[in-house]
Amino acid sequence: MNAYVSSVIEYVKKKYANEPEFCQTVEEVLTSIAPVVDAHPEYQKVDLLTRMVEPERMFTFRVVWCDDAGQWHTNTGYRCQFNGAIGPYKGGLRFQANVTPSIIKFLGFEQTFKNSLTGLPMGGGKGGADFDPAGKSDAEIMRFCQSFMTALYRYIGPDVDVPAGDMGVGAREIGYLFGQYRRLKGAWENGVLTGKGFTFGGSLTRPEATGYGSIYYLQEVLKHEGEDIKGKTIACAGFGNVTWGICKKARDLGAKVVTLSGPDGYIYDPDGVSESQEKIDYLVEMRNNGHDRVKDYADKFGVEFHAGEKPWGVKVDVVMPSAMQNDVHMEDAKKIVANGVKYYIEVANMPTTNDALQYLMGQKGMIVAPSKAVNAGGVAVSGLEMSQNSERLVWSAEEVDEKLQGIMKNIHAMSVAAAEEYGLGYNLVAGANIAGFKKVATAMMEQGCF
Ligand code: 2IT
Repeated sequence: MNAYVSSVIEYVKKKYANEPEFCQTVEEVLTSIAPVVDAHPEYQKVDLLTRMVEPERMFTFRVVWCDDAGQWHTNTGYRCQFNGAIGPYKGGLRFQANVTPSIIKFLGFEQTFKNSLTGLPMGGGKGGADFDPAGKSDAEIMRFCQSFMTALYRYIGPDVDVPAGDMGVGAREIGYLFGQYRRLKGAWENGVLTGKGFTFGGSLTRPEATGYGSIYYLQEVLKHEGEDIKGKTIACAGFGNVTWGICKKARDLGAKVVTLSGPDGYIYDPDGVSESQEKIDYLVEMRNNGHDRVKDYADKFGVEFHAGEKPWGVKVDVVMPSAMQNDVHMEDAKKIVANGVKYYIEVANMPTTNDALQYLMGQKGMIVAPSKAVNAGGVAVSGLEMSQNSERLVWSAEEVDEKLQGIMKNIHAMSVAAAEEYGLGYNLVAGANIAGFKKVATAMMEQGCF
């Protein structure tokens, strides 16, 4: 591999040895884009890669809040404004007990290339807090969000940095965050957050967008292989907003989602979670009841529950890891291969360990699609929400959905073209990294050295 690329990967691994997720994504992305660096010696001259792996700005802040019993708590809030070369920083907020600087940084780095792929003018950012929303009352969530925004509001804005939701942050949290921002600013700047409620500037189809977009992307892959989505069985993970969107679109197109997972294990529903509206609606109920367990689904619908296991040993046509980072390890990848799965479509951010990803990509006949392309529909519709907010208008669900489909098709086509340009064949992982990288790199070069 290009010596400059290797040296930057080694530099990051050494400097950030205590940030394993960040090192993992840097290695994955930089390895993919090595041929582009070979072709552009001017990048090394300005040391573009070291600049790219350093966030423009990253900060922590104190978030103090009071629980319903009158006890006070202190959490750490984060915002990483990773790269603003192609637009205002854009990316979600994650509220989860295990949030660390490494997790926020890896997500911000990924987001930079993902946002570039959407073709919309959005830079990369990410944030969150090590706050565990499980079991918190509505009033506790509200107080936490208000305190979080009180610390963050002066560093964001519709033309500066536009947060959204991620794990633990949904429409409810975005509502409370926006309410506090509005109160503090004394102005109607609803372009400051996306994923808002529909009564105050939220885009129709945003809740479904990540799931729908991933199925649209899958359709492009299947089209490339001369296959139809109708009748396909899909293994999903998680049971949150993204998986819910996948189930809805899979049902509309005649495919069947047969697994869900949670921290407690996985369920197998051979008739399909996507079989009925009642089942799909139940995902929302399970997410809202705060138990954070998928066994409830098995109890309600009388299907198999496998305690403490992941769904990767189930024989299906398509595997879509849609829960969280590093969910699929080498031993899972081996099961997927043994089952003869042809389509491995990542949905969650970095759901596969690097060794498992390399192993899967090395299997003859297997098609691997990377999350930064597959899940980009979510942030793409966030970009469309920003456009609607700045123009003070509202697009219909059909209009947004049509634009989303166009964006997903384009991401697939751009990835195919980028991989072909470097003689890599139908390599969607390398293609997405290269296409995403090229635009950001060009913008950085043209804006000069800073
Ligand atoms: O990972 C992601 O792309 C998100 N959590 C959505 C980000 C956004 O700004 O909509």
